[in-house]
Order: sequence, then structure tokens, then C-alpha cells
Amino acid sequence: MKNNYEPDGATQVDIYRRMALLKANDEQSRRVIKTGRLLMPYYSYRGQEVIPSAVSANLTDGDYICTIYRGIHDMLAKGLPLKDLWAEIAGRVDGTCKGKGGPMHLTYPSKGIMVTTGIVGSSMPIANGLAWGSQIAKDGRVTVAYFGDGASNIGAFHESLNLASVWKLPVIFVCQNNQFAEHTTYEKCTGGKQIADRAFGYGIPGYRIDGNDPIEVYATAREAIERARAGDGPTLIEAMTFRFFGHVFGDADGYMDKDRKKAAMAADPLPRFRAKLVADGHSTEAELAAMEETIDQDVEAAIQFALASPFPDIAEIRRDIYEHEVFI
Ligand SMILES: Cc1ncc(C[n+]2csc(CCOP(=O)(O)OP(=O)(O)O)c2C)c(N)n1
Repeated sequence: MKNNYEPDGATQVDIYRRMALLKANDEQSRRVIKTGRLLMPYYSYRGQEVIPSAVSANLTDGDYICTIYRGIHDMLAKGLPLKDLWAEIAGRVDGTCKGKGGPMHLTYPSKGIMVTTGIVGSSMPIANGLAWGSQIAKDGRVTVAYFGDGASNIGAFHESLNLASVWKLPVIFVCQNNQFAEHTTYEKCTGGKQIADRAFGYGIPGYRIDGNDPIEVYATAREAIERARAGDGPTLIEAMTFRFFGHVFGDADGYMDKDRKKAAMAADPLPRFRAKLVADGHSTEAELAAMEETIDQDVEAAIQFALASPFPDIAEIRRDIYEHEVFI
């Protein structure tokens, strides 16, 4: 999409700050598992940092996001505090859900982080519900639904686009097309030329963009968010990117073409954007190095905080839990 919404220098540095935070957090996540410091199911988002960083730069704390198991980057970019994140990952009482959600079911409503779901495609109908609530309350909030390319083949994707279109809901569907579903390539399981084209069938705008270009993601998201806030309804954004690692930590990733993976890693958007910020005079090498150093320290401090936090006690286990009887 071409529009005049190029972010100013300070916003570009802010987008980079979020990207650097996501990268550092991913590297530490894989390190803690490898060293046995902490065990968890982990879905690396390395390679996809640009998308939520540039989208979130257009959102307020009041705006909502719904995301998926591969969504820690979406939440950190939206402002999830590191200590709350790591305490939840470690199952401790100081976590976002008092240790009862774990790394795949994080929420943090005060920053608009409403749902993390492991059910492929289900971030979209939930996002519609939140957006419908905002429409009724006239509270001016928008909701971003993040999901993967594989999820665009699930019925809920189509139902959600249709309903959001009919009701003109203030929702933005952001597909992070990382070229792979679980252990399958995008080409092997997705019909049609591009996912963005599916928006046409529901009468809403759809854009395929370079999801590794922070300026393009920012500008496209801003237009879609303004459209939603103005009451003009939803937009589908298909942001092209590449996940650097297997589906889940420990995945042998034999289905990932080695040359494509090598090329994607060589085109890592982080060093590219970092060099551009310095070349354009928006920041200096020393300032960015200091920023990265602080981020590394913050991530390590959050892990230490989490490991020192207690587990929830027995009384806490059943609090805030929806339960129903199961008859066998
Ligand atoms: C309804 C449903 N079907 C199947 C699965 C198993 N599954 C988990 S992740 C995944 C792949 C999803 O790929 P994509 O939507 O592209 O997201 P990505 O993991 O690439 O971010 C599948 C099939 C599931 N969790 N939920």
C-alpha cells in the first residue's frame, strides 16, 4: 500500500526498540530451554519482529489484540511487562494469570492484551466479539487479530471476515504469513495467489505487504486502524515474513528448504533497519548499542524475578477458573 503515513524519526526508533526487545527475548527464551534453566513449550517468532512492532506503534493501551501460541512478540510489542511475562511462563504467582495460563495462555487486559489461543483460527472470532463490544460502547477502541497463514484456511477466518464486513466492525485482521503452517509449507496447503485476495470476496480492503519492512507495515496498519476507528470497518493485511526456526522448539524442521532459510536469515530485517536508522540520522550507533544493552539486562532481570517468585498456593489454583462437571 502506498500512502503518506511514513513514521517520523522518533517513531522509527521506537519501532526498532520494540524489535530489539522481541529479538533479545526470543534469544533468551531459546537459551533458557537449551540450558535447562526453564522448560516450556516454545514457538519462536524470530524473523517476524517487524510486524507487531510496527503495528503496535499505531495502537493505544486501550486498543485490543488477540493472538496465538506464536504470539509472545505480539504481546511484548503491545507493552506486556517482561516480569509478568516470565513469571507466567515459569508458572509463578506473579505471572499475568497468576501462573495458571503458562506461555500459551497469556492475557494482560490493562495493555489491551486480551487473548492468546492455541486453537488455530480462533483469534479472529474473538477479536470480532471485542470489536463488536467497542462498537456498541462507542469507546473508540480498535482490535487487532493476529494469526498465521495456515489459519487463513480455517472456516473461522472466512466467517470472521464476513461478519466483520457486514457489521463494519473496528477490527484489523493481520495475517503473519511466515511461509509455514505446522510442518507444512504455505505453497502446499494454501490455494489462490495470495491470502489478501480473499478480502475481496467479503467486500473489505486486503493488502499483501512486505512484513519485514517497518515503514510499510506501519503505514498500512495506520491506514487500516484509522479506517476502523472512523467506523469504516475491517481490513485484512497479509504481511509477508519468514520464521527462522521450526514450528516449535525442538522441531527438526526438515520441511524447511535450507537455501530459503539461509537467504531469509541473511536478510534479517533487524540489522537492516538498525543501519538505516543510523544512516538517516535518527539515532547513533552508541545510542542503539546502549538501548540493546539495557534490553538484555531487563530480560535477564525478568527471568531472575520469575524464578524467585513463588508458585500459586492450593487455594489459588481454583480461583478465577471456569469449571464444569464432566460425566464419564
Ligand atoms: C483448530 C486447530 N487445528 C489444528 C491445530 C494444530 N496446529 C497447531 S499450530 C498449526 C499450524 C498453524 O499455522 P499458521 O496458522 O500458519 O501459524 P504459525 O504457527 O505459522 O504462526 C496447527 C495445524 C490446532 N492447534 N488447532
